[in-house]
Amino acid sequence: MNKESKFSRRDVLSTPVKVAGLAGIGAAAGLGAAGLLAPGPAHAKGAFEVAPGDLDEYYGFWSSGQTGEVRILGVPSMRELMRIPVFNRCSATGWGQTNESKKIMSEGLTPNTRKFLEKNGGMYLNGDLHHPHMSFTDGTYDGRYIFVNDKANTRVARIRCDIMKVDKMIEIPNAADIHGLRPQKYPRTGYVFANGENRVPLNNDGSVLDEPEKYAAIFTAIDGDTMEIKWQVRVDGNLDNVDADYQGKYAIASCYNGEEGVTLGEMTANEQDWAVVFDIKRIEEAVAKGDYKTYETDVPVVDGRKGSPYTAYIPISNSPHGVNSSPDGKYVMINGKLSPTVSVIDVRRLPDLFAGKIKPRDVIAAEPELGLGPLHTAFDGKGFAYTTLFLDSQAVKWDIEKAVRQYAGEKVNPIVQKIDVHYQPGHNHTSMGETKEADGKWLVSMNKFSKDRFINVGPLKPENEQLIDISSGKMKLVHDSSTFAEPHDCIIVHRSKVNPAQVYKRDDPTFADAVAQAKKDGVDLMEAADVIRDGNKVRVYMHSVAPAFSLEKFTVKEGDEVTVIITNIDDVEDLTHGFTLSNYGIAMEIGPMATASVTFTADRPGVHWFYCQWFCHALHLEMRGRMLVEPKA
Ligand code: CUK
Ligand code: CUA
Repeated sequence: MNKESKFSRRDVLSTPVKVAGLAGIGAAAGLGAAGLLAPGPAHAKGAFEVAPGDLDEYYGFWSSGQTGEVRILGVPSMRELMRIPVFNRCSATGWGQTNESKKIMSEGLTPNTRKFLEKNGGMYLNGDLHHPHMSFTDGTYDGRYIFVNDKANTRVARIRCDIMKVDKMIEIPNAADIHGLRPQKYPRTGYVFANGENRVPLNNDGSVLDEPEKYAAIFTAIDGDTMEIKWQVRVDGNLDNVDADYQGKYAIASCYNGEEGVTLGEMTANEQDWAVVFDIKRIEEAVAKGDYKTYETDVPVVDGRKGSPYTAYIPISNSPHGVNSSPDGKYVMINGKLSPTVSVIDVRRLPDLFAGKIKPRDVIAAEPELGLGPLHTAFDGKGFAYTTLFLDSQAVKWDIEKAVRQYAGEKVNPIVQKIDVHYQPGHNHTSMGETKEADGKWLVSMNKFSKDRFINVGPLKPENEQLIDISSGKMKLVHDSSTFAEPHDCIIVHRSKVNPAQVYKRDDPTFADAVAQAKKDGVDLMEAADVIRDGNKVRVYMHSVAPAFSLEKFTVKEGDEVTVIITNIDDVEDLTHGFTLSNYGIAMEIGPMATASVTFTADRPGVHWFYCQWFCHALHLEMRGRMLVEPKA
């Protein structure tokens, strides 16, 4: 682990008498007078500060809800470092427009969706990305991939951590609205578990409509290495969140709407819902022996409804929400939402439950009453848990073993501390907190409302992510950070786990199709300056070296299907070029040593300049050329 100078600086700052020193450092950090006059404890100032030129200790991978992208933040500075387009369309990079991204975004769609999209724009361009989680090996992050869900269009995508781009996107058949998503922690990922939240008819083709009793919720296991769907399980109720254990045996999901209603009143009528436990080995055996059905595709669907040997249902108070495994591997927390409690499942008792030796509620080891609206819980690896209280607008720190002792009848109070957050927190997350290496340094509270915390920007307000220092044993709120819709969830990964590339490798699979096409056309991409005509298809090959494209102009005919293929041969870190074709609505990024391509119909005759939109050189503005489109005779 890196010992950074900022930690000793924080120790200095936490000494309250150092007022003069504080003023000096505040000014150096650009806080200025306003920062120093702001209300709040003086010792908090600077705790999160990363000086200009200093690097953060952690990568934060942030979801963005209905924006559909992933954002990389530095923690603890909370600086936004990068955006990774996923389920959205990106104007800067051409995600959703380049041939490379369109292939990724379309090849994993089901046949039904493909057919639907034929008349509806060809591709989904929105998404609702809630849950980013890194691949694991042996209970901790391994830096290979980040998996994300799309609730809006029932998809799961994978980001490669070497280039920080999406390389796979799949639609989940039979299910509706993928919500909870977690990778297997042990022995490795392995499976990625994905919850279909809403219940729909199996074979949702219109043959069943307003007969909710015939709907089903579907749990899915995806192979994280291949992104193939291995199996699904049909369950009772709605599936919400999920986590995997540290033993590699079970996945546990929260279920609400045990009533299987379709209106709010129906969905919250009963006092009890449940958590459903999936026995991975038994399900694999069921698939192997053919105990399944198929519906929309050939993916095997195992029946895991109540009474099934493949699942266990544990009654939990009305509408549980977040599911979080404790880093010691002993417990899984089911957060109460409508109940003020968190139900602590002792994972070690699950084999006895599946063996029929104990009753479902016997696996509960604790059920502390924490406050109103517990949604998600994070861990510090020191035996404490941190739970968001949505209705109370608070974070509560509690002692897990004390909660267990209290449940066993001892008179102890597991609650250690509560602090206000601003306002209405949903998710929270601690540094390395969902791994066995939870290190107890930072807690982020992701608050759905900012209200008065920032200057007013109109009726649509940013949301507020607050950084809380938990290293001293007390929660200290140290930073407010505004974000655009919606900082739904995040993970905080030590930088030693992630090692991205500086430039692309020429054999990167991202642009393998372009490389293969060039080979067929007899073009060397590293030296390309070729226009290849193939009927009414034209392939324009260029390479780029700052500050020039290899073609100053190219000519096509009105109506041609034109593919522009550009290779950036600048083998230099931080030297990205772009290709923007004016009045054709085209723009794309070409990373160092990458090839990118875009296809369009040249249905607009005339002179069209193309230019590089990534500032790359003193003569960047001159990095341009012309596309001449000859009108039809
Ligand atoms: S769910 Cu929304 S606050 Cu989508 Cu992660 Cu809990
Ligand atoms: Cu190349 Cu700007």
